[in-house]
Amino acid sequence: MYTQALNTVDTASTVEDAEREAAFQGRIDAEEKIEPNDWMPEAYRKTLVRQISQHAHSEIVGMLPEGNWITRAPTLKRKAALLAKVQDEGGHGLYLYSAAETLGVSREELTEQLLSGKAKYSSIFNYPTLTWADIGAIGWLVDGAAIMNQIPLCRCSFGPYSRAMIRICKEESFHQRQGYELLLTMCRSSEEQKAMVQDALNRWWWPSLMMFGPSDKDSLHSAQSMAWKIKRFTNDELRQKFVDATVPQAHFLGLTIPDEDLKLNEETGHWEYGEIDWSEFARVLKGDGPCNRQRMKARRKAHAEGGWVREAALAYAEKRAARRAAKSAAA
Ligand code: BYC
Repeated sequence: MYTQALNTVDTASTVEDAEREAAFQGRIDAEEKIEPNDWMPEAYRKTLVRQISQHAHSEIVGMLPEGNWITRAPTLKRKAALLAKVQDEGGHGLYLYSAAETLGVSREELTEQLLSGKAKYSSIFNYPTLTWADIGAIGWLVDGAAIMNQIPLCRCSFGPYSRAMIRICKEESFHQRQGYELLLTMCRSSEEQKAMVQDALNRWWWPSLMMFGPSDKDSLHSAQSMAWKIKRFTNDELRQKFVDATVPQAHFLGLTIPDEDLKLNEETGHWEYGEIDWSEFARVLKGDGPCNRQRMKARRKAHAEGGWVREAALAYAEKRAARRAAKSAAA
């Protein structure tokens, strides 16, 4: 009898849950934004925390390969642009951590996950920046790929993420243009500089294609994320859009895409590209890319060195709260 009563409760709550989930999906299908205080399935919340925090970590770790060149920028103009770009990326990380916090996780928790190596960040930032042309290649290809992936995220069903993405995309679009302009200048300067740009393209092309994630047949989360309108396009759809937009830009620079299988399909109008080395992608994700250890070491060092700032901010906040409490007790 006891079991029977429990089963009745279970069935009732299952029916209630199913109704709530159906109503939730109805709101998504009607293109309504979901806000932090609205009811949402736990799996939707977890997916967003996973994606937004990985995105935030990518922006923060993404400051490292470019930050490496701030002191070596060739002119004051280039240095100012690079400084602004790296600062923008720090800002993007902060908006994104704030968006994740609206889902009930703290920034400290997320930072801890990054520093302990538990959380992922984009594979692309585990590659080294060997020459000044790499800075242009990051702007052109990495920010270019980021824009392709992130413009549709401005229409993501979760309000805080979609709003953060609008500003981020505006800034990324400036980053992409400054990268392309930098490379155009180098390509028009001398054969030696053009060769440096070609070498950067050779090294960054395939890792940039990997930024879009595993192919659709291997993507774990795409189908559900598309149904929830977190993602609007699959990984392969976005990768194809990126290739189609970028190949003519490479040709305009007089460069060769390092892919012997690349060819224009006259019927579809799409550029067909060769097989991505997914074993390299898996290695980088596992922590065994060219710079994974170096990046984590740099982040841990920066976090430790910033400890005094967190302590000072906390001490100030506690002092202010105590002063306020004393004031209201006296009133
Ligand atoms: N690197 O089922 P899937 C930027 C993971 S731009 C590392 O397809 P999902 C910037 C994926 O997380 C870069 N991990 O997943 C630009 C999942 O692992 P878990 C950041 C990757 O989420 C310029 C597993 O593989 N942009 O910040 O549906 C300068 C299976 O994948 C990668 C974003 O984060 C990768 N490349 O789709 C400075 C954009 N690809 O969680 C900074 C938002 C896949 O199951 N994110 N994985 O352990 C997204 O759009 C999606 O999360 C992804 C992956 C397209 C990346």
